[in-house]
Amino acid sequence: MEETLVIIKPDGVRQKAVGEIIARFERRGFEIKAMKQTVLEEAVVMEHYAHLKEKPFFREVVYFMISGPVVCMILEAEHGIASVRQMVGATNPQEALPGTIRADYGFISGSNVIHASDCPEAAEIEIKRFFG
Ligand code: YYY
Ligand code: MG
Repeated sequence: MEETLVIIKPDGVRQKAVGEIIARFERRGFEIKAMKQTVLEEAVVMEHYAHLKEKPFFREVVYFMISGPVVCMILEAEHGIASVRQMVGATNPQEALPGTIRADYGFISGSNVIHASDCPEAAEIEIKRFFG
């Protein structure tokens, strides 16, 4: 069993997609180990996206992530990390395959509805970062 960290971003909460997104994970067989709605601290988001800090869009991404409430979850399943990333789809919603969450709920690059850990090392760090 593998745990992964998912964040439904402010645009996902604003478009009232939270219930539908959670339903997709439940239908796929994931167990919700923890879940909370919160407004993220700027410092936490800067740490979370530290790999992008030299990018021209860094400030915009950080500002977007603190622009409203998010829903953080720990999901568990066999091969959970890769399965969630597959359901999430490509980073740019315009390149994400139809049927993936980012394609079905987003269209604007940068505000792509959902975050998911991309490897076991990231999942461990991110679960600690958002759930202590
Ligand atoms: O893991 P993932 O979210 O798919 O992509 P990352 O490369 O980690 O980027 C994090 C976050 O930054 C992405 O979800 C949107 C934003 N972003 C962007 O606005 N423009 C890019 N070219 C790359 C990433
Ligand atoms: Mg990433």
